[in-house]
Amino acid sequence: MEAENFVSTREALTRSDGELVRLRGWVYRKRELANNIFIVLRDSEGIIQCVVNRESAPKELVEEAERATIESSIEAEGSVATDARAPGGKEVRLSSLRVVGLSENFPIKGGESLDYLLDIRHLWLRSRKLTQIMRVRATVLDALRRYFIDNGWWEVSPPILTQSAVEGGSTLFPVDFFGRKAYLSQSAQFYLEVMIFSLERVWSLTPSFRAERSRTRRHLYEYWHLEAEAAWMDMHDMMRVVEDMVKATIKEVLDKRLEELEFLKRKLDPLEETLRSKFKEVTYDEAIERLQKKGFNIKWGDDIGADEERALTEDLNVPFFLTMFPKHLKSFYMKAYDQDPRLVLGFDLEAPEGYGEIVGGSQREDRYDVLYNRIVEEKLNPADYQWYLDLRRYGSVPHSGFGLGVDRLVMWITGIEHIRDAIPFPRLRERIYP
Ligand code: NSS
Repeated sequence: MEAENFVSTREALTRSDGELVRLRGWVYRKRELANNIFIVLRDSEGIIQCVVNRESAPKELVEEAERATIESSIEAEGSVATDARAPGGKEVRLSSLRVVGLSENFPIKGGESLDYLLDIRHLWLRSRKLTQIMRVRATVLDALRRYFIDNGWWEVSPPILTQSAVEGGSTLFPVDFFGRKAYLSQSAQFYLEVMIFSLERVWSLTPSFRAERSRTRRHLYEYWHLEAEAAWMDMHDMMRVVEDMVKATIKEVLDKRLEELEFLKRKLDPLEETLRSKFKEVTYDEAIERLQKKGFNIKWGDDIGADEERALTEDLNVPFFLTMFPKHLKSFYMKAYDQDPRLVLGFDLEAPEGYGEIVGGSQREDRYDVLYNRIVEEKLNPADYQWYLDLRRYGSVPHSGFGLGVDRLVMWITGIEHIRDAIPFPRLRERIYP
């Protein structure tokens, strides 16, 4: 019997005893016991145990199995056999093996320090944990895109080199643009606002850059930003979009990536409960009261930072919207609340279980004079924002939008501790590497 072409480890585990399979991948684990050489082969779908018996196998096969070191790439062929002790309940008894690329003394053996592992991120990414997270991430990205495409939104391509700050000057990364100063984009929002005047409902997925002052577990300097903007939508219309989008993404992950979540020991109840629940709205005023009751020394007008967000969300399973902020805490473009001019029509989505903010959005100030005055009030130069102000001069329209931190969403969905593991190549302050 000839083995068919290569099958994945996942596929091989579904085959019956005696079937011949051809596999390719990398040596994940290797151990020698009595007369057997066990090679656990890893591919993008998982792992499977392969066995070579020293006594019955031809000499060349035994030699090649001895040569196959950890992380060598290999091609192997053999017959499937049930074995309760093997991961997945089956193993492959090899009849042939070929080392494709030898791996000499792979530098990760287990127990290394974080610093060391970060230095060899390009190799660390082969770990099973990071592999599972990257698989979930790909599904999250797929679900987000699909949500917008299926619901009739237009994808647009905003620039990354920009002229002005969207989210305040303090986190801008300057770039030398032929002798003039430009910046890496913090947000595509203003460009998306331009595009709604022709396309009405638009979205984009781009890297955003923030020169964050402090290092935290949920800040990256370069992160993936999914942003959406729509004409004719008020703040609450846009909050419903955010809720639907987040639920569609979680549903897709639960449908397609359950094994990965289980590998990561992600508790499923909060995700399942999120799918079943309506996201509540908590105003800034209510949040301040809650925090005071929890013993925080905080008063109206203070920022709700990471510690406060953790306290507000750690006992919850379902995200909620934090809304109606004091205007001095938020960017100048948020629409003033007419009934209480101290407030703006902004909303954040707070992920539960202590994760905190994953979305920031608002209704936009659509009145020229009000916006102009806010720009001046924030000590910004209206000339820098002339094109943005123009949108309020020529057919202004009520509109709203938001930005989702994709890496933060992945962090929450996978239940991991640190945002750097939600993205393959996190830019860290000490090392832009690899
Ligand atoms: O600053 S935001 O809250 N809002 C904006 O940038 C708006 N201009 C977006 C818009 O309305 N189009 O950032 C939005 C989200 C925020 O909720 C986080 O989830 C994420 O972007 N974000 C970050 N993720 C990772 N690292 C850093 N440093 C970071 N900063 C924001």
